[in-house]
Amino acid sequence: MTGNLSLFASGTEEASWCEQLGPGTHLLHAFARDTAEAIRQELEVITQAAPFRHMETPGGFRMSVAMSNCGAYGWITDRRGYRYSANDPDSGQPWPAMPASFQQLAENAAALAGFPGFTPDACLINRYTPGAKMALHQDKDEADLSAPIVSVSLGLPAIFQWGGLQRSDRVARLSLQHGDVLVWGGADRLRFHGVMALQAGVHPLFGETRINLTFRRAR
Ligand code: MD3
Ligand code: FE
Repeated sequence: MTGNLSLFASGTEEASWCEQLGPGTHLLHAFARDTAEAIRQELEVITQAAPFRHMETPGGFRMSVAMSNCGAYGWITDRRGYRYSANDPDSGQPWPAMPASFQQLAENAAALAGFPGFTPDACLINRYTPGAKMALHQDKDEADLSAPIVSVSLGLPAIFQWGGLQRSDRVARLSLQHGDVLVWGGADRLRFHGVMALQAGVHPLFGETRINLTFRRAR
């Protein structure tokens, strides 16, 4: 679906609107803007129990993006590889539960983008500070690649790199703003993508950071 989402009946706020970027990719502009403060409060509780940390890649590099997770499974990386784990390796405890409001947001966004009935069991929480970036990669650690992925951008804007199915394909650059929700699946599920180094700035709700929530079906 492409067009105005009509979330705001009146007032001076710019309406949320949906843009189709590919056969299975929709950008829901500002879709999470009005729930951002509630999300920020939930994140404070979650990251008290499971603090942000810089994980190590299998190749031995420290990731510039700091990460945490909530939900039944969390995405982790260390010298042994990339995988999903039911427990936080730093505490040995299960990841904090995924708040119902997070699940509802992801399900609503997925349904608008043509993926009804999306039930994420993993939410990766990425925190970018100035200079942090994510190299071009594919998300392929999930068991069921027919489920979409829902990504929520909060705080400082970032430039997202949207590639093709081959690493060598040309990459489109796309600005992701506070409250934007990107949903992709189907033919676009295995596209290469990345995030360019975050530019310094100050956001009224998220300060000098960008937060990205990535909702996935891991198992
Ligand atoms: C479009 N995170 O954690 S997901 C990741 O902003 C990750 O932190 C990004 O990539 C971030 O793995 C944003 C956005 C995304 C991911 C995969 C896609 C968009 C995509 C695959 C195909 C098309
Ligand atoms: Fe990714």
